[in-house]
Amino acid sequence: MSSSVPRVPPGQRVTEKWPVLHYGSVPSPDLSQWDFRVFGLVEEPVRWTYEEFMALPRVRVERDIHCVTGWSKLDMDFEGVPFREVMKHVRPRPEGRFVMVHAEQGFTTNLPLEDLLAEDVIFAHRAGGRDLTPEHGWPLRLVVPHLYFWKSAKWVRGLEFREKDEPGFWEQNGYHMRGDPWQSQRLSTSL
Ligand SMILES: Nc1nc2c(c(=O)[nH]1)N[C@H]1C(S)=C(S)[C@@H](COP(=O)(O)O)O[C@H]1N2
Ligand SMILES: [Mo]
Repeated sequence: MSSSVPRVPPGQRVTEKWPVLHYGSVPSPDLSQWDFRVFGLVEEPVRWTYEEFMALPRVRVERDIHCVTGWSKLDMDFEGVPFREVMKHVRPRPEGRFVMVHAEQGFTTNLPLEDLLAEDVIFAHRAGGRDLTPEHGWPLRLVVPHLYFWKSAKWVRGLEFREKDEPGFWEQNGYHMRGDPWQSQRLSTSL
């Protein structure tokens, strides 16, 4: 009688702890120099200081997250500025349908604008009721709950609107261009 919709995508195991995963070292940005920039195929580039960005309206979202290496963590509680809130200040050109997310130390990840416009996509500064730790992305990380967690760039600094979907850091290293965990989009099919 119960419709058994699985809670966890194929091939994933639930973990209680929150693993730390990234390439390279943990940056420690100086907040007085920090900015968040939107550029590329937009009518006007936008730039926020840390204070300005944090003055944007914030929400709390509770979601499960899924790392491509096989762990899922349920009921994560993130707090931050919705992507849609940022978009109230951005006018993308009609051809700017893809976004390259830029983070500290040159890290990038690519997403269709449509995926970022999901209601629960946020730029998080808190998780579990506390400020993010530096290793989990403080001062600001992207959270895209419906895609594998590599799309959720830590130490995020900006968005570049583009006409074409070009691979970011992990995508250049063989990861899938979209990364839907429910479709097991782990690796790029061309490999
Ligand atoms: N800047 C940056 N963000 C990143 C990564 C990275 O290498 N650099 N790795 C991604 C990957 S593969 C995962 S699984 C998550 C892990 O986030 P966590 O360490 O908070 O669990 O961060 C993502 N964001
Ligand atoms: Mo990952």
